[in-house]
Amino acid sequence: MTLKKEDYPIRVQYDWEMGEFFPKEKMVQRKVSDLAMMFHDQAAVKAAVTDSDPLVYEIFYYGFKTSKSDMALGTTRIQPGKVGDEYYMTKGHFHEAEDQPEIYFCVKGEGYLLMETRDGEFEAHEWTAGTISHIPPMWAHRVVNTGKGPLVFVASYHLSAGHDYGQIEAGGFLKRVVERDGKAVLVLNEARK
Ligand code: M6P
Ligand code: ZN
Repeated sequence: MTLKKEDYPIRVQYDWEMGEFFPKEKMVQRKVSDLAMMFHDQAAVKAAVTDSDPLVYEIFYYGFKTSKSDMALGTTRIQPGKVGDEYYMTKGHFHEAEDQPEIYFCVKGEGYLLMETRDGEFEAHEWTAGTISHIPPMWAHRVVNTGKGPLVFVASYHLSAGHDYGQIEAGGFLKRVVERDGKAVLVLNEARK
């Protein structure tokens, strides 16, 4: 059988210092304004956006597409910071394809991986550099940076998994991660009651 060009093995190189791999196909940046509806303190959102609209996180992608498969690699770098008392975090999403899991590998920093199902099951994994979490199908996932430096994680999934942001955009996760007396704590999200 003659292989097509895309069916040959390829590699990318991870830079541990930068928390990025090269080459990368695509980069997406999300600022406070892109996540405005995700934070509970809307006055703090408005102040941050009016001031400098800071960068919250960047995602770098590589899609390993062959004629028979569609693995994807992502690396996400979340800056340290808060909006009001709520730590910087990813938007969070369900997968469109309900049979699709994902692996997240925390390579730098500290924080939480929040996960929940549409039936109201909730789990949080505390993360330090080296933690690897398996996110089963049907669990929404969001990463929160509670550290003083960037939190970087690598994601492996199928491109066909897709992103479904609808429910999270509408109401967020069941719990939020906020600072209380200098510590990161999980509190119930009032908007979901
Ligand atoms: C990981 C993967 C990506 C995702 C990104 C940021 O790299 O899960 O698919 O896009 O994290 O998460 P979100 O899309 O929720 O902002
Ligand atoms: Zn995902």
